[in-house]
Amino acid sequence: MATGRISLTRFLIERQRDKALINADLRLLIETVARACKAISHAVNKGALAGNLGSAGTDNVQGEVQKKLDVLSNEILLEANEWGGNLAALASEEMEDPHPIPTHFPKGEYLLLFDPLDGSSNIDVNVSVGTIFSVLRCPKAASGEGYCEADEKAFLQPGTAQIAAGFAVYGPTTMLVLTVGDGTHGFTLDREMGSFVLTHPDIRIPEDTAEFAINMSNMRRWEAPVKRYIDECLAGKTGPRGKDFNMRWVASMVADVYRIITRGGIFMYPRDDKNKAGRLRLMYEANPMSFIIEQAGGASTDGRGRLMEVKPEGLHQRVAVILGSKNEVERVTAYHKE
Ligand code: AFP
Repeated sequence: MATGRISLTRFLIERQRDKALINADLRLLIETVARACKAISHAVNKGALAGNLGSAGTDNVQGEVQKKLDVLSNEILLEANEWGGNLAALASEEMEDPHPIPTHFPKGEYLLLFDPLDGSSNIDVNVSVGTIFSVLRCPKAASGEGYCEADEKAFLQPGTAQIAAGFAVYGPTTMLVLTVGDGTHGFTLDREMGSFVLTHPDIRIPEDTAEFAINMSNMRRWEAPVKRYIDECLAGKTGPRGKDFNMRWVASMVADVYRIITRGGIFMYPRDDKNKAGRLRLMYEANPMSFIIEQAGGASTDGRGRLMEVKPEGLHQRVAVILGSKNEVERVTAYHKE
């Protein structure tokens, strides 16, 4: 066995013991989510061999067709997390209402939100998908009891209230990217050992970039500031930016964000004529990804202000998302202000 490797467990214990950044309950919660991600990674990897591809024949709360792996990933995360005694409730992009902790299990102070399988329309074509999660503290009940009434209202906290966030990407390797508020760190799944190993400590996103990610087929529907920004990128060396830009769009946010934290870039899913509020979900995608991006030195806005300061009005609220390399995100935000 290789020595000197820092496992996810050791990383978390050091955050708990040396930095007092997390407590034992939060450590258990993150380790449980990571274990569930290993199970999902395995199911994704098996694909057709386990009969896992294709549609489940149901729609989710967003009116989107659910894949079999959407349903399975959701079940894996629910089952893994409901008995640990550290959660007050869970919320999933795939379920209309918060999922309460069954009465025969103890409850705790945390709220877990997740998108069990982001990018799931890419499953059947064998392109990377992933799991995104966010952890909030449940506001204490007015009665002062040990845990709060974890209804939908308890979840409606801005991104700045997150105490941990992360995502797994099931690609050529399975990676877990995590923040507990002291930087963004990447772990690679060692399948033989069955553990996540710290391979990308203190990830930093370059402040400048010449790469953008956006679904160009929506161009005719964009607002003027976004159109201006992309037009200037497309104009290349002879345009106002004086340099050529490259474009990437995986259509799995986890894969696009992973690329951006690795080599820089800007990711945009702006509001448009069709998606008037935006397309991505504030609580399951925008907030956790914004926390991860900011902790890696990047920036994240909805075009008008910092995404993590948006006051949520609903569990499944959609927002515009612009995130990645700081200087480019600031440029797009400035265009919105002009
Ligand atoms: P699915 O999970 O339904 O595949 O959606 C993925 C996603 O929420 C996000 O991961 C992508 O960035 C975005 O949608 C892709 O949207 P378009 O299909 O409109 O490009």
